[in-house]
Amino acid sequence: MAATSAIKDLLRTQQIETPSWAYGNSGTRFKVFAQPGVPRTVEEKIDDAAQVHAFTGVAPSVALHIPWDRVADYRKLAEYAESAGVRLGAINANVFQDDDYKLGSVTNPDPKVRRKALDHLLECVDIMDATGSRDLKLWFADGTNYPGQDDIRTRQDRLAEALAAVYERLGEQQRMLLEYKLFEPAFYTTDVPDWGTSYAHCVQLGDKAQVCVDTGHHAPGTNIEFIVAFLLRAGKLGAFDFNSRFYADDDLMVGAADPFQLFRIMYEVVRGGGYDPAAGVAFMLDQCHNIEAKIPGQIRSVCNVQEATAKALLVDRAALAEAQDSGDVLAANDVFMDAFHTDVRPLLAELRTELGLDPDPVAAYRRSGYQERIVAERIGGSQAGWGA
Ligand code: PSV
Ligand code: MN
Repeated sequence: MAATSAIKDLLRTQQIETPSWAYGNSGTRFKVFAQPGVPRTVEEKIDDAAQVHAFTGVAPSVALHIPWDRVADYRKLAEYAESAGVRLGAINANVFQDDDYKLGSVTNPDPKVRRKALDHLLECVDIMDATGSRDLKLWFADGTNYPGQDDIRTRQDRLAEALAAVYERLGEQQRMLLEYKLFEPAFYTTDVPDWGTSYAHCVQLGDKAQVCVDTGHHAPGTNIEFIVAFLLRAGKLGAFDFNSRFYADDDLMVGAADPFQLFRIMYEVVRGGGYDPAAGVAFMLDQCHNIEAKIPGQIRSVCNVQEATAKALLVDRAALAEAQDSGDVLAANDVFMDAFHTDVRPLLAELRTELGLDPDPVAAYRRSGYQERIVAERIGGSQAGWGA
């Protein structure tokens, strides 16, 4: 097994990005339960993200969603984030909440709507120039509900055309991350339904186009770690949107539904070289806290990713290779499971203490008084929410 000090050194380098929308109100199409103290402005979302970083030490950036986080001056916003102790991360484009997008955005049959969607994507790259963000995250709600509704192949052509235009606009250090999702809101066809579709478009576009794996966007039973291994081997894994699911796109706290799956994914990341910062894999959360408190929900999620990573780093790779090469199925599985069953909480507590942090970030946040303060201070105004 790798030495504990080596594992701690590797864990020190980890960075997990939190999403601005995790701090706002959210819910389902049945009900949004508002919570007291929720941010009213993007600056307040940044303040909350800074808390997550302050207590975990590994969440130094916050992703924005445009137009949810639209401001007049993005350079000033980046300065604000820096003074709060975090930086602005990926810019998430939003071409799914306008009436014009009923039949799709970049794949809409109407060229005027396609142009409008493309202009938004290009605007997001302008924003990246101002914020210094590296990544543009693209997720399209585009698709159809009924057989025959639109031409599946033509929609792929429209998609390819829009992606190429955005790719052209990217700066040297900028990337686009193409996220896929099996279904919802479209139910019959989705224009980017799976990793293969995303991969094929990214290969055609070039090095700056990479696949984003949202862990909640697969059919039940899909072997996500296989996808991760494949994409890393092909040099096309750009990012994760971490969350967890029982049924569909549940957006629950990562590692809550299936910590074993998260471990298996993180093992493939480590095995495939994706943990090396030079590989450029972005570890982002994409979650909503509908019924639980938001800031500790994010802290817990960050810690869950850390735990799975520590276990993945603990896998005795030499012993595993030996067992695999000699065809010893049970021994290989034992090596793997041994790491998963190891309680890494003491190691993480030690690491945090060494970093000058409290060993229990959720408890420390609860004791800090921040939650009571925002509940008392954030009165009036209109609370931020998913979709607002
Ligand atoms: C779509 O379901 C998605 O995963 C995309 O990443 C969106 O931008 C995000 O959720 C918004 O919550
Ligand atoms: Mn996502």
